[in-house]
Amino acid sequence: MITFVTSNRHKFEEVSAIFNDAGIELSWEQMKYEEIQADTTEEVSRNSCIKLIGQIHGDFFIEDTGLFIDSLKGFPGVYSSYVQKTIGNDGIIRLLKDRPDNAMFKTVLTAYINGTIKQFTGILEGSIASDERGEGGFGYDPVFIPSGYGKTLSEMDLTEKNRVSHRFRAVKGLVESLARNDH
Ligand code: ITT
Repeated sequence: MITFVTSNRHKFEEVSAIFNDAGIELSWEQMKYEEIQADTTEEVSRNSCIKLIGQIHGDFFIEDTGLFIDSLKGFPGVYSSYVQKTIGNDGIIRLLKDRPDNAMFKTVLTAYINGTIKQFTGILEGSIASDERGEGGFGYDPVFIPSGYGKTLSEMDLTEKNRVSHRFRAVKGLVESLARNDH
């Protein structure tokens, strides 16, 4: 049994489906924790996890996700949450007008298991759509088209998103580690 600390219900639903398939018990601590700002997603994720030690009962993990757009030199990256709340998907589309649209999602999951910190990363390459499409998912999903797919993450259902996503790839690392009991 391990606890996922996140305020985001969509993240929990995606991760919960992966744990369910693996037959590992997952609990949800729905709280907004202090995100410790840093230059990389790895550091933000690690620092935020360390801050939570002593506040969460038993083994737990958090994850920090960012959208990195090549032609904007990786922006919004560690500012993804602020940018989503301010200029939003529409603002991203306008920023990208006439620029190449290659982008990636990166999820860095940091787990605190048996007193040890472990990180797992998942990347999804893709591009930014020229308009918002689809109803599913959350955040940047309506404007993100995974490489090799003709549709946005919002046009996929949860099962389909979970087959390709950055979050799935990071969580897979954790689930495999838990199954091997190698910590
Ligand atoms: P917690 O920190 O409580 O887990 P959050 O929603 O604040 O939840 P992040 O800081 O990791 O999570 O997210 C940064 C931004 O990226 C935020 O605006 C999210 O909506 C967006 N985001 C994260 N994962 C995403 C995904 O799989 N698809 C689309 N947008 C995503």
